[in-house]
Amino acid sequence: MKLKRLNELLWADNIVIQCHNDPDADALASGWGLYKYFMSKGKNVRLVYGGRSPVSKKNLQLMTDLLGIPAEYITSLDPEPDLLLTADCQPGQRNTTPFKGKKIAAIDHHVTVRNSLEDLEAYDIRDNFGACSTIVWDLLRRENYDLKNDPALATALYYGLFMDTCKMQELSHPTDRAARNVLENMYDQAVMQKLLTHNLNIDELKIVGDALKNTVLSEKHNYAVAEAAPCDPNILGIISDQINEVDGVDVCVVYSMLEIGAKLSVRSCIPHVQANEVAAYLSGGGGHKNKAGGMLMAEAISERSGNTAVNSGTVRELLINEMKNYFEELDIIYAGKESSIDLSDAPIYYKLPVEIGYVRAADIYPSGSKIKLLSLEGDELLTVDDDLYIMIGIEHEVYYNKRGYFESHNKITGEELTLSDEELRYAEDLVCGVDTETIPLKGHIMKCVPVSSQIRAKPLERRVKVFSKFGDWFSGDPGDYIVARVDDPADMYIIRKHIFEKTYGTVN
Ligand SMILES: [Mn+2]
Repeated sequence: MKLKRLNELLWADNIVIQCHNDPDADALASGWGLYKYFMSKGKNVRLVYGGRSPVSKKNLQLMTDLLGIPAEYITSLDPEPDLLLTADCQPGQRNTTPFKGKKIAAIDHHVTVRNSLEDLEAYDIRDNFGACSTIVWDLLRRENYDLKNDPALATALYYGLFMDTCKMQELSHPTDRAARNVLENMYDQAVMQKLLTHNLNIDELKIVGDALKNTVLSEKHNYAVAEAAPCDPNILGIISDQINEVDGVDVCVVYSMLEIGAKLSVRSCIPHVQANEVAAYLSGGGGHKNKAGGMLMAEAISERSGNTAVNSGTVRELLINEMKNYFEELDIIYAGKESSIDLSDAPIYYKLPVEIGYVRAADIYPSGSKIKLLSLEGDELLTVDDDLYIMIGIEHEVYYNKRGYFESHNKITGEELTLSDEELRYAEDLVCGVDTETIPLKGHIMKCVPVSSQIRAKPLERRVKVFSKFGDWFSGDPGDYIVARVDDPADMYIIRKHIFEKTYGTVN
């Protein structure tokens, strides 16, 4: 059963939280967050991990010592707890020693390799999140756990997120960014400073050097692939940042083998091949247009390479191949130019009257103050004025409109938009005060219905990048729709398949 709240697990009295073998900062932090929650409910809890050896990395020893994380290295688990709850991993994964529990549950941000999750007592698997620490932060807040009065845990969760997202540079999900915003005001500065200045050891410095030395470059497509010996993801980021500075490298992928697969760090410095898109293509990962990351699970590596031996050689060959495919399968379209495609035979669609939400920013924030919107495209810093409208889209994503555009493209109903608690919490996370307190959106979200302009649209068969006539660009995968306005065929863009199907209908 999918877990919605941690309090659904309070039936258990004896609980063991299990991090993956050779735990990293994210595993320790998320495991400890769960440990502390169940402790606060008077449960009998242990925080454990298995594998070959106890934690030996200096920064992790510092983390557990300075914060007091009671993680125990064990080789067997006796007696069997009522509940075994895995953190940052899942039972059945290569890096998760199969300990026994009367019931088993999992909280993780890795793609599942299980045939079914339904044999678990409960699970919360969000494989589009940058860190398990974010999931635990979100779950703790649903229980009104007071993190403000627990700076040690806030520090751990922040550090876990920091380390798993390459120093916050590969943050993919808006909720990851929301967690960062909240936790950076709560963590213990002295401890964090210490952790951040002990991130690397001398062996890891050598890993950087070896990886750079063995970089493979495609002169045809200007991409590079490099392998690093097993290391923390933030070291991968140091390497990929460095390689991307090289003349002749537009995009690079650096990987490192872990027990469960290959951890990837992707960099790009060209607009038509974005790092987050490459990461998604290679591994389902994400991030920003210049910096992104992902995890290629061992099962996916053998499936896609047709090779049962999953090792660094297989991964290198697979990545070089897929990067080549990526470049060769991509069509670039300049809307309104000769190279553009002709949609004049494509069917006409109109926008369905779907209700979305808006908040006039100046109604809740003082005029002139700054707010940050965590939109799907990235963080946007905006100054509040009478013209700024915060929009809450069909999937409760946020973006903004200026008043002129808003008024000409929407019909206002004058009613409030009702959202479930979960939808509201998601949207509220994405709108933050910068120089003022963040103000809850509850009670301020009004309903509007986008007015229809007709478009011609057809599904894509290949991946494309459309450069619009306004100078921005859109990416599309097979199945997404390429569309052009009927009254202005040069106004061409992409609408993602799931959004298109929810928001457009055919003209009969
Ligand atoms: Mn993790």
